[in-house]
Amino acid sequence: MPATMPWIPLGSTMDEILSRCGRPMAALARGEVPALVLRGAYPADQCRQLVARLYDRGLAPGLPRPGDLIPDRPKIERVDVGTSLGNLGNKPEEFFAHAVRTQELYRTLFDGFIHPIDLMYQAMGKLAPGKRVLTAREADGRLYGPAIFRCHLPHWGYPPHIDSVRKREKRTGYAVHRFEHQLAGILLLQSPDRLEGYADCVLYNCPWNDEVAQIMRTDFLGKKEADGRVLDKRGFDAYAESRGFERYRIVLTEGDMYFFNSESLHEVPRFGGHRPRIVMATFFGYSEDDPEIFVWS
Ligand SMILES: O=C(O)CCC(=O)C(=O)O
Ligand SMILES: [Fe+2]
Repeated sequence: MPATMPWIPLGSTMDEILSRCGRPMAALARGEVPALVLRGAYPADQCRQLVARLYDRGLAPGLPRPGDLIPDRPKIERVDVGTSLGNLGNKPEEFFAHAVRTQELYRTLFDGFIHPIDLMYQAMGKLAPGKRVLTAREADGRLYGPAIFRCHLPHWGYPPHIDSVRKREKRTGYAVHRFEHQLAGILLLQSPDRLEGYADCVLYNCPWNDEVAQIMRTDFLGKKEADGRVLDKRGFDAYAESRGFERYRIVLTEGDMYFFNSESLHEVPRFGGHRPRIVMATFFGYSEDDPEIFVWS
């Protein structure tokens, strides 16, 4: 797409996206658009029932239910259901053993529902015609976690960051390292309370480069409290302003799915209220000339 096009997502249905762009995932990988957004991809009532199942099966211990009083400074930042390469990547044996338990859990977790992971993988396939979408795997067949449920408590957020096994974490020992680009897929299952100015995610047109790496090594992205909470990111806002980065604020409702380039800076702003934000999240590896897309969490 010409550089003069405004940097806005493609959406809001699969047909609309494909009618405007034949290879939307390629456009996302090249940074030409901030996101691909599928509104109402998953039925809202099933979002609620699936969240209820996470609680009922005791999978999210310590997670407040909507309406519970949450203190201004909750001790836990979030509860995860699923396997995270980011958390366990330095311990491969533990990581793959954890992933086996997650696959076992997911064999029945979605009984009676539209399978949310299959749905997301199918969407990825349609957005990347000609490619095969698979749960990431090593050459010996060991599988990664296929997706993760992230339940975020109010008053936390993710400061501007990128996620990249290749460019940031340099996980050369993993098969997913082979892909040129790392993208992310999110399905919103439970919105937090919508207070003024709320956004699910702010996407910056700022791919990873040496300058950004340098900035991320300093505390320019935000002054951290002892517990890791970022109180003040005015330094980053000033940097983004001075470099003139385009930004796009994604606002979702339950059942919306979106895909973005996780190697471009993005942030989940802190939100208030009393409802945890719950998403199903994946990362996936994409290369223009690779017939496969590997998905993991
Ligand atoms: O929850 C989202 O919308 C994005 C999350 C994210 O940036 C991440 O998991 O790294
Ligand atoms: Fe991220």
